[in-house]
Amino acid sequence: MMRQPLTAGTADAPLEVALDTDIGSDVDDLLALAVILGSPELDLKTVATVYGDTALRARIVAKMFAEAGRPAPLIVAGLSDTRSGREVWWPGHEGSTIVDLAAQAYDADRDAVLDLAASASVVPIGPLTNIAAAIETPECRIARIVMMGGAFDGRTEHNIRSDVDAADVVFRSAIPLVTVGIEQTERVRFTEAELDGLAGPLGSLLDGEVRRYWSFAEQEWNTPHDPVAVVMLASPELFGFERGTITVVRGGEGAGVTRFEPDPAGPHHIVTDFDVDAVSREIVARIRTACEASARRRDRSPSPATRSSRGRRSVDVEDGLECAVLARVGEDGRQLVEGDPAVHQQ
Ligand SMILES: [Ca+2]
Repeated sequence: MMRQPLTAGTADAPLEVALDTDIGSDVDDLLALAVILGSPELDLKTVATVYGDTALRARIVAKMFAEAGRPAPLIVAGLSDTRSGREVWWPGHEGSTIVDLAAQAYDADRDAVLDLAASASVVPIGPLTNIAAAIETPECRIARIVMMGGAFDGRTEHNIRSDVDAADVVFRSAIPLVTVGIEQTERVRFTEAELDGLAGPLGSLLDGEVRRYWSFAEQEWNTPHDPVAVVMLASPELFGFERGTITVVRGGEGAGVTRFEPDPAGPHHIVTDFDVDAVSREIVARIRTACEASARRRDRSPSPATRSSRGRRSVDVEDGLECAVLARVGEDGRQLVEGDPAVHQQ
């Protein structure tokens, strides 16, 4: 049964979202963040990191925004250890091609769990440790979860398997949730053709990280699992869904398996089909939009940056891509806005 559980934002009224990511291990989180940066329908308010060295992951996020030439949203480092006690998978290549990573600043004084709890729409693309903790806070106002995770063909999937106890809290919460499982995301490939010619500082960062990941995986392509979830949020009309209830097997044989029971009144939706060619095109087009914008901003803004703090909001319209941007106050108290070279971190 085809149902439509998502309503897309628009460039005029973008959907405010918080991303929760294990960026740096599989390269697809970097690609997903680039897709968001090229999606005027989405207004990224918060990026939280999860699983393992979340401070390092937060610095990767900060570097992404610096290279994109975009003012950063809230960037917060979340929980490192899994609720289930399962050991973190940490290949060791995280951020290895990114220069000046240690110098990248993020919002280290904030509580990522509370920032996620304060977000109406959260987009988890990693293990669900932070999201489970956010749901358990009295302040939780999460009204919708749109995620990549699970497998609905009897296998287990990394984001769920890595913290089954957190996944169990999320699914039992009955918060409306839409997920795309790995049996669906595996239908898309990101290859040399998609990587070719990405422009600007953001394109260079992505090219280096994607090739490093291909080398690690000993193949010349990767699966853009997380970007599929972002496109699902931005262009839900490309997807088919079924409504029901998801549960997760927490222990014993089959631990980590996600089960789906169709139910017209259930709180969850899974993707049952999508237009592979159209979604692939959307992923590439949005990444290219973000990369080309980074090239234009670099050309306009060659000066070194000043670290600044968050200020009020303004709106910048550039080349048809309407970007919600933050005006900022520099360390000297001067207000900085988009187009001021001092905004752009190097
Ligand atoms: Ca991920």
